[in-house]
Amino acid sequence: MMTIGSTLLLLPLLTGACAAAISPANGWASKIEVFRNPVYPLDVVDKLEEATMPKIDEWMAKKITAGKNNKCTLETAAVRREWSDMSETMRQEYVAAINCLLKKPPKSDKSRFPGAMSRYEDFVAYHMTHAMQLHDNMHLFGAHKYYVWLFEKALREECGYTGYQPYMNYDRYAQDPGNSPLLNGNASSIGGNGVRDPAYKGVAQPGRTPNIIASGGGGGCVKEGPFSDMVVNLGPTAMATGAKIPKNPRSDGTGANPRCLRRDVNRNAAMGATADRAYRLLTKHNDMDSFYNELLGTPPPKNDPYPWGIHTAGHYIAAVDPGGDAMTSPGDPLFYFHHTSLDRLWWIWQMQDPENRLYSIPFVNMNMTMPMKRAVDPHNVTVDMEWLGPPIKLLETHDQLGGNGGLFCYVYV
Ligand SMILES: *[C@@H]1O[C@H](CO)[C@@H](O)[C@H](O)[C@H]1NC(C)=O
Ligand SMILES: *[C@@H]1O[C@H](CO)[C@@H](O)[C@H](O)[C@H]1NC(C)=O
Ligand SMILES: *[C@@H]1O[C@H](CO)[C@@H](O)[C@H](O)[C@H]1NC(C)=O
Ligand SMILES: [Cu+2]
Repeated sequence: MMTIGSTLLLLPLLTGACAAAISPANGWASKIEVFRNPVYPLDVVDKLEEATMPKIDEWMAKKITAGKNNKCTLETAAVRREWSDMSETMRQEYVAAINCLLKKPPKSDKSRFPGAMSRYEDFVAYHMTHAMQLHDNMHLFGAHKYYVWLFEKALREECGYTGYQPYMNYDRYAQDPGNSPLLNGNASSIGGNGVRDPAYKGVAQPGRTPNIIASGGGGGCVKEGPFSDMVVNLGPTAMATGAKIPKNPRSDGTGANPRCLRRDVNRNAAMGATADRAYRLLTKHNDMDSFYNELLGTPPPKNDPYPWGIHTAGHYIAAVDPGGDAMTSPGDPLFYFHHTSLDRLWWIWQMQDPENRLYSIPFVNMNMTMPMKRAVDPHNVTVDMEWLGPPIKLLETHDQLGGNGGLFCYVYV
């Protein structure tokens, strides 16, 4: 039986019979199925995204005329949705697909990654050994776009998932992430907070004021809901942030170290990714370098109680193990929600001025731990995903509506 809420949720608001009533400026809405959860009014970023849609529609029309869309159109594009905008059935289907990947045998090299026990952990193994490449200035956006896309493809093709990778709108959950539809621990969430571990203090943020993302009161094993029975095998590495995590038999963390998923669902982190911050990020920067630096929180914002930058904020919404370890962070399913959200923000930024922004790459990184590559011609750079998927040119990863020979063809709503 359906409740009134879920009936509303499932109602395609702007399709079918309504299409005739849509003004030409809103033509995109007749091409993309929009579902909105009425609990969450559109925030400033959602509104900016909607306001950008007609521009995206025009941009696609131009590409189609020039024969450069690789068969991708807004009508055929996959739609990545916000977690709460998906029906509860779809949310549970997503969780089931991850559980399926957790049960499938790995394809990565057993001698190199004896700790990768599943297809799910194949992705963790890649991230932990390619972290430098994935996170340098040239690759942060594009290589993660491809990485998440390959993960979504595995969910669909190997585990029968019929949706697409969800994103999280941080703003919907920032005030109380532990009671949010994403992390409240009920059957249509991705599991709950970890049990309280007084030894877990939070994540140090040297150079920022405050200089720690203080613990949100968790830190121990997740005992509620989906993934409370998940076995984490890879890691920890030297980048781990938790307390009392059993050591890996291999010094680089690639050995089998079966243990629980540990989390600290953290409001102090989430508050650094609210819609006002994302909106400022999206509207303040005409050049990629300054967009990139603000995303990473460099230089550290002053007079901001949550001065992490959205990239860091999102990662530590469920820190600890493996979520709080920069190398093994995709071991917590929340990773994919976060990097999909960053991908969405990047896309909204690009599409404000696609002619100038689609292929722009950051080259000035103020003081990050990540290495800088300035002298390389980006046209020559390839993203090699090894056991996850075929290599592609970095710039092919920049266009989600026709890149990668048209295999990339998706929008966010
Ligand atoms: C889970 O929690 C969300 C948010 O409170 C709620 O909307 C949903 O109905 C709950 N679902 C289940 C299966 O309990
Ligand atoms: C960047 O690093 C240099 C030293 O390498 C330091 O002097 C400077 O204060 C740092 N700047 C910021 C914005 O963190
Ligand atoms: C990029 O590739 C082109 C042609 O393949 C080559 O001529 C050029 O030297 C390369 N640039 C760099 C920086 O490697
Ligand atoms: Cu990463």
